[in-house]
Amino acid sequence: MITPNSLLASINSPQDLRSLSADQLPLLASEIREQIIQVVSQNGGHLASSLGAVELTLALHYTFDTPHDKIVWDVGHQTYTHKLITGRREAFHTIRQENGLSGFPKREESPYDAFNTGHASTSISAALGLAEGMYHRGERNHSIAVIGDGSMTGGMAFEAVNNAGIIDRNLIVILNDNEMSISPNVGALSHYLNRIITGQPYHQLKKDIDHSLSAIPNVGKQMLHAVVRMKDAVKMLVVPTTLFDEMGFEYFGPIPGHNIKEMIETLEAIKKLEGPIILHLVTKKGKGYPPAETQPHSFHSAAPFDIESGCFKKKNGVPSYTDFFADALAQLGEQDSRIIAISAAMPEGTGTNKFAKLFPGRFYDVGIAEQHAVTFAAGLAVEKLRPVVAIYSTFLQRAYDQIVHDVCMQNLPVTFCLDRGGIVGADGPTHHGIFDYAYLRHIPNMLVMAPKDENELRHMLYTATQQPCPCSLRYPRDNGIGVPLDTEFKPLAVGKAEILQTGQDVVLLAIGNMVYPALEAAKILSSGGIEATVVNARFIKPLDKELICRLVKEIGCLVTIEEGCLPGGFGSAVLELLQEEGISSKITRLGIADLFIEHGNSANIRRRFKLNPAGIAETARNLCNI
Ligand SMILES: Cc1ncc(C[n+]2csc(CCOP(=O)(O)OP(=O)(O)O)c2C)c(N)n1
Repeated sequence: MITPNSLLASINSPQDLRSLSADQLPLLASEIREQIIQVVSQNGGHLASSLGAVELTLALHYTFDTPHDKIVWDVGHQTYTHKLITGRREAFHTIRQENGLSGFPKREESPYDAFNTGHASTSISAALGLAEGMYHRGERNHSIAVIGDGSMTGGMAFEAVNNAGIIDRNLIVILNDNEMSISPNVGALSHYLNRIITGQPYHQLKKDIDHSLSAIPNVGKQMLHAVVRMKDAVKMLVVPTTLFDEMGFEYFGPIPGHNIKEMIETLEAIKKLEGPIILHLVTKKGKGYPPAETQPHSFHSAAPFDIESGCFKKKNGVPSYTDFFADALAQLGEQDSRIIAISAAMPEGTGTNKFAKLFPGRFYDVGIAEQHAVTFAAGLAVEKLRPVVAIYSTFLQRAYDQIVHDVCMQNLPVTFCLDRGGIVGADGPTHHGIFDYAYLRHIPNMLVMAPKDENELRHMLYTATQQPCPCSLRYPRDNGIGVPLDTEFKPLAVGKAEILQTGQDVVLLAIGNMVYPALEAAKILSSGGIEATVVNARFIKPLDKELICRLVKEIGCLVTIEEGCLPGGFGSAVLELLQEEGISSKITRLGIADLFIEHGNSANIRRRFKLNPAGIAETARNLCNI
């Protein structure tokens, strides 16, 4: 609760923050924590990361002249404090809700949001671009990237460090190191950072120097540089220089990321230096809320929860598609020792953690490195293994060229399991998985499928792992339908659709999670005297050419239904087929128009695009004109 007397109630912009004394900031931090916990317990959201970044956010806005100095937040999931102190306090309770604040930075929302984010590892590139852009325009403001140790494992972050080291602009990288990605961070870099954190002698020496430095009033640039050079000389004697120094950055830290005073002192000193700088902060994910501190991965992207107990509010009883995928993959792993599971920093989110527990030697969490995950899988496939790469639809976008060049061009049997396919709701445009049908179906050799329910998901996964070529299947961020599961895995006939009911007036040709809504729509139509044939397409590629052509010729009226983008998607594939076969018909394609969809309630978004039973029925009725 923000009371009128609280400090937070007086902060309408970072200017107000700067009018406080540094001694008041810890109290403000605790008020902010309380507010974040309160709102996220209702709305759900990225709690643990935001709680870990409260003090560093205050220190940055306190020290720098935002919005003229620009902060780019990697992923952007840690920005709740930033939102609260940049004029969005009153609207904060609407975060992630339809027409409310976005859960990520948005330039359209505030001048303090310097760059839109949502996907990981982009901040250093973007901040470097801003720094260089400001330089070209003759401005000398600071550009700051705030990046977590998890996001630092992404290839783009390395590419940006590589480039920044020679461009040599005033770029400050704040490395927010909590030793966690969503799960504990992985990889050699994470070990390296850990070694730096525990490298006490150098750390202490640097701290001593930094302290004496900040004790000197009005310390001039030359003096600072002299001290930095001295530090370097001392450092050479004590430990090897850091990787970042070698890459052309000036490395500072590690310093405690919950000590606002120490951060402000350090930032004040750093601000006066030139060239690329990296400040390494050590923080705790979930800081200040014990359930989030002890289970940071559960509170990474939290569902609504009870503050007192830390328990999540229950959803309905059917497990999620992810759970069904997890079970199926684990069972297949038992049957087929060639199966290898790969996750890009999301073992829990993708359900591959279940496989990992059973077959630790056949599971790889490669970090936030989707591109590497795909090419790594290609290498495994060359060696006759059966890699299953489980990545959210939206994050696999990043590995498009690897899918084309490394997997499909060599026709390697890699299975891609795309979770969070379709509308994802509160996370919004950076996270909706609506492009996959379109970005996969035009790649030669690739099979593209989507199951109508959890039972079919199991058979599809099995089918995919039996093919001699690359395969993809995508499923939604939803609970399963609740259908019975077959005990044995069955291979599906490749390129064969399934007729679920017949009717002479219209064909409803649906794919994936749109099949059950199409069946519901058929009931609505039937009650109005229109009889529909409902087809579960199963395959987007290859399409069931023979069946689709026959039905369209016989019935002459077709609605395609997909929870994906219309340009280049499933309906487009059907249109191409009919054009190639010289068949003309009355056709309407239902799907997502050529636009980015804001965050909101998934059911409402589906309704807006007529991807619900009533919308499908209305579309079919209009098309048939009966
Ligand atoms: C390209 C991409 N892959 C995966 C994700 C999912 N994701 C969101 S945050 C996150 C972990 C980030 O860890 P870190 O940068 O250390 O930040 P922290 O949450 O620990 O503060 C992951 C894997 C993403 N946003 N973008």
